[in-house]
Amino acid sequence: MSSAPGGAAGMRSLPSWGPLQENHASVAPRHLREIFADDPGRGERLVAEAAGLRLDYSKNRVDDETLGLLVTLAGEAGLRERTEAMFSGERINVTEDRSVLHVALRMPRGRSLIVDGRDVVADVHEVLDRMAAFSRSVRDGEWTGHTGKRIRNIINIGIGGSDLGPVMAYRALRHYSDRDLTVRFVSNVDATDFVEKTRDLDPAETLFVIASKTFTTLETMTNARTAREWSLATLGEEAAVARHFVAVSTNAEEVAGFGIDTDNMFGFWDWVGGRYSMDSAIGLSTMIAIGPERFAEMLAGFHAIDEHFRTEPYERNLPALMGLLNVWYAELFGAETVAVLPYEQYLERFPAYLQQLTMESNGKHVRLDGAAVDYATGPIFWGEPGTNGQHSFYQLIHQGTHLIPCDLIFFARGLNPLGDHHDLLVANVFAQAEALAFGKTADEVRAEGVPDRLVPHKTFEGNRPTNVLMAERLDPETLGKLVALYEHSVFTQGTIWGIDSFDQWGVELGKTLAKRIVPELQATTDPELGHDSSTNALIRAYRRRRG
Ligand code: G6Q
Repeated sequence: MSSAPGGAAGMRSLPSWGPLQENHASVAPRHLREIFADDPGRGERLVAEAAGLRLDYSKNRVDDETLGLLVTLAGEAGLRERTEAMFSGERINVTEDRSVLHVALRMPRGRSLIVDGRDVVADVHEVLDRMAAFSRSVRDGEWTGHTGKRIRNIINIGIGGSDLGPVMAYRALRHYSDRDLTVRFVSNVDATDFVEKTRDLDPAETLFVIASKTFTTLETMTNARTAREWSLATLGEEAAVARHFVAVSTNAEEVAGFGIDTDNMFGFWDWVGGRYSMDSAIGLSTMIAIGPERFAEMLAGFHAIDEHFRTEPYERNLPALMGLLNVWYAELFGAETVAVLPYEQYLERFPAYLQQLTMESNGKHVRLDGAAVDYATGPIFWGEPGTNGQHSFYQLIHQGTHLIPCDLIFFARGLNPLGDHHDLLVANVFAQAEALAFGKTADEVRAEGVPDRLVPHKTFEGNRPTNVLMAERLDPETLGKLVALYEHSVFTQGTIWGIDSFDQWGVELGKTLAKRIVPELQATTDPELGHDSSTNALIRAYRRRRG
């Protein structure tokens, strides 16, 4: 098994760490105004392109030495070896003893990757073919409900990795979706989610996709049971389940136990992490919405960036550069967050999706060997589509006291051409990146005739770093590229930090904690409580008040 040579020993012990700190000491006091003045060609030089994505990283607080050292740091941390280990199916998820093979989910038909004696690419395409046949039959009306009515509504029931990807992808690709289908997502165990998403639907026309890797998750199983009751309350016979429920899971036994025929189950494998699963069978709702051909285009987009990440030198490697810059700001500038700001309304759920991808992957405080890290790991990711965010939280990015590196994402062509909307949208991307980098000096403000007492308030310090990411248009292929870009950026960061980006013990904790308390809430007589005094009092207060 390969390990991360440098990363596993701790980032600070890598040979380039010291030089990087020295470089930081010389770069940090410099303003981007000065950096650009001394290096006027950087706006054209510090641009990397791959598979139609264009990353302008010139407005970062780095010089050429910084970039060289970051690239060397990646080498010292074993990024290349670890990437090869991932792509070849080694068990790099050490705490769960699993391979990490989301890249196999988008390998083209005919490629072969043998893991534990099985060709996983062949397995992937076997499931994709079944998904495609099923999606087509729903889309063309051949697959009908129990009463013979056409399926008009698809409800995906899942949570976390079995929800966020499908929701994000559905919203992102709505332009390409079959508008005769209503596609909704129920995730929260709060009954409101189920009730509001189903209140106007006819059970005879509704298909539930129960998406759960384990098929044991409390929220999903509770919602799935409620869905079955809701369906059968109208459709009557148990036999209706076979026409109105399909499952996406790795756990055939639990699927059968729930009452779903395993012929109606689409499988995936333990080497697909939940947050890396939107391109597996977990994407079934996406495929039904946009059709198998478009889904295949999305997979091709993922694959194009996989190949780029795997083979391109890090100097020109988009995911590696983005990951390394995140490490640079987190470690050397103490930046605690990264804002992702898509100027594309269809990407409204992209920041939420990235929150799970980045924070569940790299929110770790120990290295692969279990030793505590002595540096910051995964920054907090957040964001909203532009231009909306400009009228709210951008104030803090421009003039607050926190340094927040931003990723601004936009497309050369809008999907809904209307007047000059798109030029106005894109003008805002450029204006924001420019203002964040260069600000407005007190002299410039004074020259506008602003009274002295207001000058400090109207001065913009600038020197706020941004990445500006452009693609031609948002389509399934581009979405695949964007997601793969962030997946491999996360992997780059995790490798530098020497952590396991593929486990999620914090999530597992949540899955068990509440189980102890449920019976205490539901007991008919006051239960004996053994928690701390606050938890005990909360339980008693809740029992009194809920009636
Ligand atoms: C993802 C996490 C987590 C998981 C959900 C749902 O990487 O493990 O978000 O996806 O808890 O789990 P199931 O798919 O097993 O229901």
